[in-house]
Amino acid sequence: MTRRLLVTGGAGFIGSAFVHHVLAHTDDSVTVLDSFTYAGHRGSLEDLPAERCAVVVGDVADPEVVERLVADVDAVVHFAAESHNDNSLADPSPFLRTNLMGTFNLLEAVRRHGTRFHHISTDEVYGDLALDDPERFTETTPYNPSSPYSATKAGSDLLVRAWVRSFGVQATLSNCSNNYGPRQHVEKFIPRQITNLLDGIRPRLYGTGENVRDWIHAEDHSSAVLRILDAGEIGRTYLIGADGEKSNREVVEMILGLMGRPADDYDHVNDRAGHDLRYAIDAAPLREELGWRPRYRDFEAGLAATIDWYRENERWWRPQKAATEAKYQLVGQ
Ligand code: NAD
Ligand code: TDX
Repeated sequence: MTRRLLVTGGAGFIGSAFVHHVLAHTDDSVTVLDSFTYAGHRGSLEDLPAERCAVVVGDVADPEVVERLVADVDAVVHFAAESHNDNSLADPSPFLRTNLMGTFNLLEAVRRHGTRFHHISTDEVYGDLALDDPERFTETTPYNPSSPYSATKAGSDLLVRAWVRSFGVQATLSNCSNNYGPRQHVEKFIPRQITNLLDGIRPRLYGTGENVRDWIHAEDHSSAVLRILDAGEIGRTYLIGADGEKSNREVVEMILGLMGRPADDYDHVNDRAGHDLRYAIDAAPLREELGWRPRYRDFEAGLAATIDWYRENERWWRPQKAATEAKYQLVGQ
């Protein structure tokens, strides 16, 4: 049976990866709802079949557009968010509006229409781990967010859980680790360093560079979300990760190596306020209960392909680059 999906934030990095994935691997049709903030990109949805993919420019914080679109679909996959920690430190207010009010509007609409809902969230809701902690995050780890971004994502998760419990909304949640791959905004760590190097600028590590992130390819995140949408248990939270822990320094050294530069050709810059030390995901339930497996198991190969994508798609990222670097310059990063 084919479905009509509403994908919020489908012009962003992971939302667009999911739209491409759904169109390639199912017969479902997709309506993207995206307000095209600085992070939304028309070019990320180029060359998709128009009869199966419609794009609506609109705001998840606008209850009218949300109601109209939810009334017409079988399921909603909610990616739309303000997503960058550094921006949330400079100005938290859009994060409250989009991440909290937007999720609230969608929940009220799916509640009215009895529509299946999948909420996309992050491992950052759990706070951070010590570098030597043998534990990893699981679905029962207590919430302990550090930044305005992660606090609003945690709040949005709790709204979803309350709407399941109190109103019987048919929702699942997923909390994923750090994504990489093509079409990621140049404000984020990996694309920033790649495009800096293409511009002849040395990579910039916040603080000591010992902070650890658990990397997963956006294509693997997408296949996990589709699997949860198809087979996930209502009310459940699934953690998505691919055992990709690396320190930021290791990632920068790998990028430098792949781009033909000496491994120590980087600078340390001001640390992020409240900088989480380490994230790590235990995705055993997703693998064991839903049979999901990541395809991109070789991080260095995935990184090399990502570098090639940025080399070949300067037209996509160039318009964002100068303004992004100007913002970082203001805070010594
Ligand atoms: P992104 O910033 O690249 O894209 C966000 C998209 O949402 C953009 O297209 C933007 O225009 C749209 N948007 C923002 N505000 C909106 C609004 N009010 N109404 C409609 N659309 C709006 O983000 P991303 O990295 O693709 O993240 C997508 C989702 O995945 C987010 O919910 C994020 O919390 C979650 N997540 C991201 C990561 C990661 O590593 N990037 C990891 C785990 C979870
Ligand atoms: O120039 C940089 N130098 C640097 O050392 C930048 C931009 C980042 N960093 C560090 C900060 C983090 O330790 O790299 C790490 C990754 O930074 P980001 O790309 O900003 O990601 P992070 O803060 O870990 O959050 C990401 O993963 C979880 C996404 O942006 C979130 O949306 C997601 O929820």
